Amino acid sequence: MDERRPGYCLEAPFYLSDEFYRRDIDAVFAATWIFAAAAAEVPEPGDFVTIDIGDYSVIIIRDDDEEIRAHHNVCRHRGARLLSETNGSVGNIVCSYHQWTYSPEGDLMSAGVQAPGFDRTCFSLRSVNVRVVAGLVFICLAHNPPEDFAEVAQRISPYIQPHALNKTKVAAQVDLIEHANWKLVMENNRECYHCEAGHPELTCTFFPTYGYAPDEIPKRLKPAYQRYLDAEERLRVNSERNNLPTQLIAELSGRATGFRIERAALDGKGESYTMDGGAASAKLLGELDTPELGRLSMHTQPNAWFHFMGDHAVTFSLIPLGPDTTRVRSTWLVHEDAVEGVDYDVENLTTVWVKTNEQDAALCAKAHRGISSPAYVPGPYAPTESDLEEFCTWYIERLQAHRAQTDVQQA
Ligand code: 3BY
Ligand code: FE
Repeated sequence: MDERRPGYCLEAPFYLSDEFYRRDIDAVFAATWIFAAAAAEVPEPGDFVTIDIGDYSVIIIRDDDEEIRAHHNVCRHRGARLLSETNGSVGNIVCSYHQWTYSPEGDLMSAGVQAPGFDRTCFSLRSVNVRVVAGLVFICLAHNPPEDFAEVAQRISPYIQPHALNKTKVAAQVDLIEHANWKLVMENNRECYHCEAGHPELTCTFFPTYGYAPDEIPKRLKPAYQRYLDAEERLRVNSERNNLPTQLIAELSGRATGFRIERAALDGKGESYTMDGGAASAKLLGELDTPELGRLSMHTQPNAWFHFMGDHAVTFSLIPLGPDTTRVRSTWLVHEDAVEGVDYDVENLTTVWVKTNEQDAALCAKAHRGISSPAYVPGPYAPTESDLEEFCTWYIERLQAHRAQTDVQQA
């Protein structure tokens, strides 16, 4: 990791080996803040989702006071996995082994007959750090989670808050199992170099000029760039009227909680990720007065990206399942009062990203297969791929930070 050549993708073992996979779980997924779910995925008390990260399993549950909690999915009796389903609803969390029963807050309520002196309060579920930011649930498995998260939350909240995610519901959710290392999936997401050739549906609305410096735009993309400039001007007027921050913040590396956020114009009608760019849901989010608000896009290290539009939001999160397998979860959120079949049609809402994700999965699988050849040597990132360099820099920083911490613990 100390010999990484800047500006180049990583050496093969980072993408292929079991050793780096295990290290990635410890140094990245168990050490940094991870996007886990939208709060709308657990709308009622007792609603839960479970997220498995390496050998960890975490329950994210809304408690009786409507607070979102996160607990290790491990019984305090003899360690059995408590909830096996990926999502559902419970009154209490009951272990199916010996029926130890925990409240959604994680308190042990009953444990059958125990020895005299048994103190229930000593056997609450072990909690996991959790923060809800403008309706997005982040967790961190570390004992000392990165402290810069609070500052990031404060800076991104004003961008996301106007989309009122606390008043949304899940309209659709799709899990895709990709045959590629999680870093290849992340790298693929962080560039649009491949969009022009690879994403016919996405590029109806997502400008393929993404990542180009204005004076480097190839001739064939000039008409699209002109449309982008015109759409940006309309977006500026609409954003100002709706008091929406638009300015790019890009701090993807050099800090534990790397992120990027900006509002940018969409092509076509400029409203949403549909084939003509028109809104997919008739009920706009929050108090927004027009659907023509482009995309508020956020990238968070290590595992998520988001697009918030006037009419809906879509969240994407990945979890590594092995060195060569990654789960990508896409979740579409619409206004809680929007009625399916009346205000929105699920297929119209989801088509662009369902197709785009499938196309990306095929590209990432090809990348993984190619890198598996002994002939692979890392190649250079193009100028439009600068966010990949940021991603790799951030990743190596995390591995080094983890190594330094492990060295201190061992000393
Ligand atoms: O999802 C994103 O953030 C976009 C889509 C295409 C490339 N990427 C930057
Ligand atoms: Fe793509």
